[in-house]
Amino acid sequence: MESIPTTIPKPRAFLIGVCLDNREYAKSQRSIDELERLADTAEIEVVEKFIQNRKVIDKTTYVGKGFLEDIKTKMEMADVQLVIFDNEIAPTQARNIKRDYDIEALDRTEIILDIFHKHAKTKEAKFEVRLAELKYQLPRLKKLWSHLDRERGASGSVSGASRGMGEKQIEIDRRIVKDEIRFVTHELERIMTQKRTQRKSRESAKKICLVGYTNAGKSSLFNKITGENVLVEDKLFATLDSTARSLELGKGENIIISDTIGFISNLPHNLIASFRATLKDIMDADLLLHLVDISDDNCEEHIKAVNEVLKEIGADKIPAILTFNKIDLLGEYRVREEIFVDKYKGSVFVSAVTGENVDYLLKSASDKLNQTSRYNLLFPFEEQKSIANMHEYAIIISKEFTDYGVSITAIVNKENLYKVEKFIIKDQL
Ligand SMILES: Nc1nc2c(ncn2[C@@H]2O[C@H](COP(=O)(O)OP(=O)(O)OP(=O)(O)O)[C@@H](O)[C@H]2O)c(=O)[nH]1
Ligand SMILES: [Mg+2]
Repeated sequence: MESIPTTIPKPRAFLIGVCLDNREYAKSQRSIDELERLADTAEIEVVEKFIQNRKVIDKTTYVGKGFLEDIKTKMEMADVQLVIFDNEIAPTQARNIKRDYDIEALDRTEIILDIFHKHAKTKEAKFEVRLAELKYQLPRLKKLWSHLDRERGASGSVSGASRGMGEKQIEIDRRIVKDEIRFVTHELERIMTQKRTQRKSRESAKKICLVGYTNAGKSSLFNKITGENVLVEDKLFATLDSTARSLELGKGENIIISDTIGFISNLPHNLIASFRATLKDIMDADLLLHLVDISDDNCEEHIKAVNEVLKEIGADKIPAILTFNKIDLLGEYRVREEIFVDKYKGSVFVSAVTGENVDYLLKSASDKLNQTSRYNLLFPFEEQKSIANMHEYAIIISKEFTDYGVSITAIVNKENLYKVEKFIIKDQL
């Protein structure tokens, strides 16, 4: 069947990856393939992919002169309007490439931001995306204005007083961006406070949070478990809004489960930090289900990338069940499953689509939740020794010195609870 022609033609692009170490060539290849999926999700047509081997990054134009000249010719021949770098290029480099070769250069982060922008639906997600965009823009403002200085410099008519117009403009812009960051942050705080009040009644319930690489099947599993109907798509970053539902797990045991935004390799961490609702869902969780698409050949790299982000945001200590999803795609012999059973002890294998093993996953989650509990504790200052001892039997999620003592959030095993019982404080929320 012929597809209906769309009125707006998609922009056509070349993708460029740079490989600095030949032993890492396969990795560059996988990364650029992922960029192709990102570009596809962002409605950009990828015409060709190039990986350039280099020893070092060119400070002025990221890649070399000869390569860019060649790319420019190819772009003209193939009617290509832009190039997308798989690596994060500096604003000055993008500007130089435009100036010297008339090539429009974007990078991976800009494509991800574009997808975020298109996929954000709720007010909260829109604010979060805006915050991510502003944080990305802030160090890049120079790109917009330093031409002012250059043009004035070139005309030779610069008086001492007017020199640095671009610099002044950058300062003004920076202030505008910073003001907007403050405004958006404030709005997000407000929304989150509202949500917190709404959720107050649920505070005592234990929380499970689905985390994982984008497209791992988090929303599919969430739907399967809760009977919900959140958006599932074979696209990257289908989910930008956290969704939480309460659920009965086991005998009358109510828990809250939430679906969150996916992670991806090479995502600047401050972008993830903009997704505060997601971060809060993760940081508040008693248990993470770390979902992995076992049918993806790069799934072990995905596990590492997700673990890195969890570490970066300080959530690596929260108990987690590594959950391999999409086992229905493994074929008859499930070789990979057999290998991973041994390699990743305690992991669970499910299919969110057929529902295979999902009950077992829920049982494992329930068991794990029952072994531990999360507590807010307040230790008097003279109890330093008790705090030090905690490392032997508890997972300390956060620790803060307050006027009243040392405030600690920790996950404690049931059998060790008596050791900290007297320090437990009620949740103030
Ligand atoms: N065959 C098969 N496909 C699955 C399974 N789980 C999810 N999928 C498919 O994988 C794709 C991504 O699923 P989602 O549930 O949207 O994945 P996600 O992790 O929420 O993705 P993002 O929100 O983009 O991070 C969809 O096309 C799903 O139909 C599974 O168990 N088996
Ligand atoms: Mg999703």
